[in-house]
Amino acid sequence: MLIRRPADVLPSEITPREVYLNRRQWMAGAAGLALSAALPLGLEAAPLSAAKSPFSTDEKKTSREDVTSYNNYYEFGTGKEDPAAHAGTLKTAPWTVNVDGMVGKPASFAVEELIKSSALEERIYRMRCVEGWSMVIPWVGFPLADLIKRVEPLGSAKYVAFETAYRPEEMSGVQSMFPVLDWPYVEGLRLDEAMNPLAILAVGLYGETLPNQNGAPIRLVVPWKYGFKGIKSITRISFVEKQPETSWNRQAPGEYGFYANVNPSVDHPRWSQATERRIGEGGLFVKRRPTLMFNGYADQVASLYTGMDLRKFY
Ligand SMILES: Nc1nc2c(c(=O)[nH]1)N[C@H]1C(S)=C(S)[C@@H](COP(=O)(O)O)O[C@H]1N2
Ligand SMILES: [Mo]
Repeated sequence: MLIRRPADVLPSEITPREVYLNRRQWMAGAAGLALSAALPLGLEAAPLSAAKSPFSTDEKKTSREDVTSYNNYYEFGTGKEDPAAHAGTLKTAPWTVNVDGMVGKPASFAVEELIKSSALEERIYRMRCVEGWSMVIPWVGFPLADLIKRVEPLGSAKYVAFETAYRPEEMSGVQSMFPVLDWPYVEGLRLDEAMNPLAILAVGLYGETLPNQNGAPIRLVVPWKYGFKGIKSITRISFVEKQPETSWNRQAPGEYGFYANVNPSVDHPRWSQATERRIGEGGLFVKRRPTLMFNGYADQVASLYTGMDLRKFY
């Protein structure tokens, strides 16, 4: 995510990935044991069995290495390599997700219970970051709609609000005197978007529980929207009547809207959204790919927005 102050433009954004990776390897070599000893380990990954989903794309998957080492998770720093280096300090078990607000059956779910009681699926989704890069990720998760049905939303509930854990002792990136974002990280969906079968709560990737840098133990995945909607390490889900605030919209309302639907014809004020760079496609002369309307999921989601001016509701 790019933010306004020029001092915050990250080297990883302006350096070709290969160059930046080599530099990282060089630094790791130079720091030698000191660095590897400092790398936190997090919880051990556990295998998850999941049925194959017909919603999956058959595009080439981004390597596990890339999916787990090139991340945005600002609670652990603003660099792409920060989450992999620092998110191990987040204690992800036990973990409770509190569901409240306008529901008939408010509940607290232990993530281990949710995993056991859900029909897990592998969903291979195209993911597109607002910064202009994309990946293809084999998530393991279950439809958000399944959880929503369990708590029985009231007729007055129109939106779903999500909140990430806020734990300064476990999150190196929230300790700054000049916070990048207002913590905790918050996101939201319209209830009908949340009920769409493509929206999932992910608990794993590549057949194992989520690494911390990808949002362990449970995070949102909405593949037709820019990546920042995919809030990580969720502790609270609330059903509300009014459109909830979202972290990036609060930070820069002219740049990041509530809807955040992937749209090649609505540019970000500071760059075009017409094309994207697929992570892992190396070389300096690799062509950028055209970005697809709703990230290629128009057939399933376009009807959610009929009659809306998508330039206004970006
Ligand atoms: N809590 C929290 N969730 C977050 C973010 C964040 O900084 N904090 N970054 C978002 C952004 S900008 C992107 S692109 C995706 C990246 O998810 P990934 O690292 O699993 O690919 O996470 C999203 N979820
Ligand atoms: Mo992003």
